Amino acid sequence: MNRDEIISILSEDNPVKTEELFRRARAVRAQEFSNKIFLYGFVYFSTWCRNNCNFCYYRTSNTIPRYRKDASEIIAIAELLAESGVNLIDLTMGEDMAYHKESFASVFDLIQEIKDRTGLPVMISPGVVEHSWIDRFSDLGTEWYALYQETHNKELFARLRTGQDYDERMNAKLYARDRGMLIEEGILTGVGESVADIADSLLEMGRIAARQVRVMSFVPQKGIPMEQVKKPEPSQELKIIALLRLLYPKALIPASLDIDGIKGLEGRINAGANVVTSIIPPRSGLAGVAQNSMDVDEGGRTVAEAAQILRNIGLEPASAKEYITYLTMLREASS
Ligand code: SAM
Ligand code: MD0
Ligand code: SF4
Repeated sequence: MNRDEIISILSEDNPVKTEELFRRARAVRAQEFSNKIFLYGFVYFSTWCRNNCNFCYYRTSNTIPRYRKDASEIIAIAELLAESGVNLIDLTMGEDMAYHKESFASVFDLIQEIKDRTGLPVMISPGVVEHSWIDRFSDLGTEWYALYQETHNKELFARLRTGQDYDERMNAKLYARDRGMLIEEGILTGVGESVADIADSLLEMGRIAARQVRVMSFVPQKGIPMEQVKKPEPSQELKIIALLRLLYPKALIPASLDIDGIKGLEGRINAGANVVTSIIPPRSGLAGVAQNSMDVDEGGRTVAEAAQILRNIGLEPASAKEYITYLTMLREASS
């Protein structure tokens, strides 16, 4: 599919054609993954951040309650998630200066400990960090480095990630890839991008060889500059998911529970996603990224809830072993 074709599909507003797009995306997923869907546990362990992203609730200028969890608590949550049946632990943080000041020493310890105790692959979502720290992630065997550009239009990037450097962010990701880590790239939709910007992003994701690729709808947050910007039409994110599946049949594509909670799962899976992300144990005291509360304490964002929804549409949660086998295949294909 070329740029013009992507633009034309994104500009199309015909429900019959959109349904056909989703059906094709599901067929491609079935061919590559049969009926298996992966599940990721999400551990947002520090909500402190030095940055001021205009779309983010946790931007430094927003006066909100914040937390930084103790290692023992983080490890206990990761173990709970592992026992509940997730395939990976995603360790996510704001760009918290407390960790930067100690050159990330406790984050490295955390990764090691969680790998040892759960035996699961780990994704680190630390924001932009020094290359020597990425070396360390790689040496620890950290499978994934997640870092979302949000857009590949540099002007729009400057407006969204105010004060941050586009190339520095991109280079951190490429460096991680070159050090043998799998990388996840992502965009936001509903943040003032054009359909051409989206097409450019989708193609760029392939060029940088991101093995997990995502889109998330912007969710308006209290106290941020974009508070009044409306959430985009739900079909926009779903169409982008389907396009990602058609462009990159083997990619891992998240259906994030962070945008619409558990009720948003089925639509995203039916558009071609194959990973349920943002699974959080109930009452863990942890927040989401795009939704700081939705379904978290109500216990809606668990493996049990997600598995039931998947089974109702003829799909099955993958085992840890199946996920590890898949990653081995991806890494061999990358090297
Ligand atoms: N602080 C690190 C960083 O920014 O790379 C790690 C956190 S990262 C996983 C947070 C991601 O959540 C952002 O990259 C963005 O894609 C998404 N996000 C943040 N605020 C959002 C919002 N209001 N609506 C939708 N997605 C949002
Ligand atoms: C998600 N809340 O998947 C998570 C987060 C960070 N690697 C992922 C954005 O929805
Ligand atoms: Fe910080 Fe990440 Fe939020 Fe930006 S998106 S303000 S870097 S937590």
